[in-house]
Amino acid sequence: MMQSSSYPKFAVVGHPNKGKSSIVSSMAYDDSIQIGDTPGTTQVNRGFPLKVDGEIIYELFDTPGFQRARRILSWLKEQEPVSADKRGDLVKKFIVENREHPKFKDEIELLEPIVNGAGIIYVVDASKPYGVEYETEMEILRWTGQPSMAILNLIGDEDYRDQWKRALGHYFRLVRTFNPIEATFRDHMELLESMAQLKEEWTKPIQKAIGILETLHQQKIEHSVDTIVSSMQKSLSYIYVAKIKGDSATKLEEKTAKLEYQKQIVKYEREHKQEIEKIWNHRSIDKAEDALLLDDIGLFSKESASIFGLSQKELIITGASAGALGGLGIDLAFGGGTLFLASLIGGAVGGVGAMVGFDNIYDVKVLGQSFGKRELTVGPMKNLNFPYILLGRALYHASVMAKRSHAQRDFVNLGDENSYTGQVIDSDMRKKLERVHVKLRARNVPKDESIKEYRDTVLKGLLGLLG
Ligand SMILES: Nc1nc2c(ncn2[C@@H]2O[C@H](COP(=O)(O)OP(=O)(O)OP(=O)(O)O)[C@@H](O)[C@H]2O)c(=O)[nH]1
Ligand SMILES: [Mg+2]
Repeated sequence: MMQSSSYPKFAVVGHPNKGKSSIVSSMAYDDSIQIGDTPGTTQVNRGFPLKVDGEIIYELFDTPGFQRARRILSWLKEQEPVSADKRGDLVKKFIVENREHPKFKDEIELLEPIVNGAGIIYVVDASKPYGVEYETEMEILRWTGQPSMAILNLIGDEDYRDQWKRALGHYFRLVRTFNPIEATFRDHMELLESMAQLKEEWTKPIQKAIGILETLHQQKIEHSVDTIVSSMQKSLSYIYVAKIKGDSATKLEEKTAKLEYQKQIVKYEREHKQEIEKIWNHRSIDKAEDALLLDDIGLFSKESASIFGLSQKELIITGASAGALGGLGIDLAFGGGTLFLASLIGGAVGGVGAMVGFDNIYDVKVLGQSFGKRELTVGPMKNLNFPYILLGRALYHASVMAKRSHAQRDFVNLGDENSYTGQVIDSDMRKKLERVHVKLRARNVPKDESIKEYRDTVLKGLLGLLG
């Protein structure tokens, strides 16, 4: 009976502008909660249940800050004295009698979830000195009789935690440091461990919640890896097909087809990034990222390649094989596919550019059909370095999303994303990845075991970045 409402609840309370909403955002994995520089950002109390598979595992209440603590404490003290076990009822009485009182609106909002059974998480900014004015707030909270703990948040650079600990020790059994902006998944779990100790009845459900969240976290990592692997397969084997009028492609037809090809590769990347942001619950991020440019002045210039951690040797190998492809990669096919004639389509696709390596990113072919209509195909990706650039960007993006606290509202700068491949992919990993890339380049289906090995390698890369 009453199972559904038995999950642990916590009200996050304190002075205005101390990071209460930030703590709720990070612990509820919700980046839509309003956080602001000015005191009074939060006006009403609102519950944020953390649901896993439809089941609430805990609920956090974001509340407005104390405004008239002294008046409330006076009201409580003016009442007929009651024994400690009845003090909570007196706080309830205060709410009932003053509900229409606009002056006490903030306090009523913040006390309501507590008198309804929520535990107390009192938040202070320990980068500012302690002061007696906080004692009134802590007194009122003590009157509710609910289990409570304090969180030391360091908003600024200074550190007055020692003073705060001495003072808070008089009011709270547990005092923990927690920085909601930088909090990692581990930090969350540790804070939950502390919350589990506040009340006997909550220990088991919170321990269970920790287990569920650990599993979920692992699943999110796996899901991210699957998303990246599938996106890599899609983009590396992608072929754009365009109908062309004559026996060979005009410059314009070729240019248009290449552009369409590039757009699709960019789209695959955008799609997997969106998917990963969804996996990690980042729904409203504002980000800057380097566009994935597939032309020779952007991502594939020699200059940018040199920062991917690719050795000079690797670059030379790439140049050589791309040069070889320059001759082989362009086929002009006539008729029903029986007669193939290798030929270059003008100087635009082959030639010197291809010898250098980085211009020859993808195959461009003109293929014939039996109906006399001709097709120009662009793809699959031929450049040997490109897959690592794509993968490096994907891993970096996924790691940023995985590590990002939901209290973080700053712009995400993914500007460095092109430079991450070399840091997490060593030559052994590269060998394993290459086994699949080689197949995809040839449009062959890689073996299941190669895909599995590929997936494990991507997972290793992501875990490497997650630290
Ligand atoms: N650097 C840093 N800034 C923080 C931290 N916690 C909160 N802030 C900033 O402090 C400001 C207030 O944060 P909120 O979470 O809105 O604070 P609040 O207690 O909910 O404020 P009210 O709703 O106005 O009472 C915001 O600008 C946050 O970005 C922190 O740990 N580090
Ligand atoms: Mg707030």
